[in-house]
Amino acid sequence: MSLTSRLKSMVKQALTPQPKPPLTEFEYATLPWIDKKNANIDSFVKQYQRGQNFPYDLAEKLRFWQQNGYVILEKAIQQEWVDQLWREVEELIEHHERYRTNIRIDRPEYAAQPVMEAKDVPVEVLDGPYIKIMDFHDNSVMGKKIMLHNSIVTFLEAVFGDRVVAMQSLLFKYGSQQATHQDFAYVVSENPSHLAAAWIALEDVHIDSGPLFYFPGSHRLRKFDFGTTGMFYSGESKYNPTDFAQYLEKVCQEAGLKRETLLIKKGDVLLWHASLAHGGDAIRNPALTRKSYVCHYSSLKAYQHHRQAPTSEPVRRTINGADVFANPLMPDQEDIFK
Ligand SMILES: O=C(O)CCC(=O)C(=O)O
Repeated sequence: MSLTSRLKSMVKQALTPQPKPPLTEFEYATLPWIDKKNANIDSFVKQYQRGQNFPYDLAEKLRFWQQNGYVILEKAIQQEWVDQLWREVEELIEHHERYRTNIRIDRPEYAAQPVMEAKDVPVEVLDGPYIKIMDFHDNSVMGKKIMLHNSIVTFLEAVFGDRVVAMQSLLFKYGSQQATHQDFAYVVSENPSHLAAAWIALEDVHIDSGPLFYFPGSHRLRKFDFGTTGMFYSGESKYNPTDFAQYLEKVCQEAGLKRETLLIKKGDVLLWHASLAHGGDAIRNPALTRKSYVCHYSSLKAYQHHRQAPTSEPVRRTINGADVFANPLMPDQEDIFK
């Protein structure tokens, strides 16, 4: 190749936009303020708290979150609300033929089609373990009210420094037994570090029911690299969720992080950081239920479209100054439980 054509080819290559390598860490500039170096909690709280009453010491909770990647809010949700939500879940199970709620079934015989509408799932399967009721908040006004409960919203709004937007929810009757993971790898918003979750106890958690476990401080560890897809998991990733779990358990152990078990009471809430390593313990007594409601959240800037309609303007429902989007694909199922 002559010098001129070599130069031409170099210029052409320099002008052609190169595909970005997959992300292996959150971009520093996009982190929530509290995850940045020198985050000043006292000065933030002074500004934010003006006139607002909190049922807890906000500065103390934010410091705990910053250090540990989670907080527990005791007695955050009133018992009658929890009971009402569970009555609706029982109705969904008992009269499943009436409902189109998506159900994820993590059983080998459903591997080819793990997500089905409630009406198509046999009641004995729906009422058993390995079931996740997906986005029940779409169907239920009480599901939305608990998801956007004032205790949850005020804390997460402080964490994001932005309006809270709920992204999705999962309801469990039994323990999930899910391997150790971090949520950002699976639940991705337009700014992936703007993610947090709530684990709402719908009954007192028994140690043999497959409680949630988590590693305090693990939100600061180096991310796992799924290979071709960087820190996010998809069907195209080189590594799988088992590799992810093994990596996390190894680095937590190397960092001397303790594994904690979540034994909270009905109405208590655990809020956790996008990167807190956690999972579901083995169910040691299959007769025990572990009724729980898990909600994922992002911020106004980071989650502007419903994940199932990324090019349409979402229909917003607002509670306590936070939003949740109506399901764009099942308008007939919205708020069927009033
Ligand atoms: O509740 C559980 O056992 C696991 C829930 C969970 O890990 C999640 O939704 O990210």
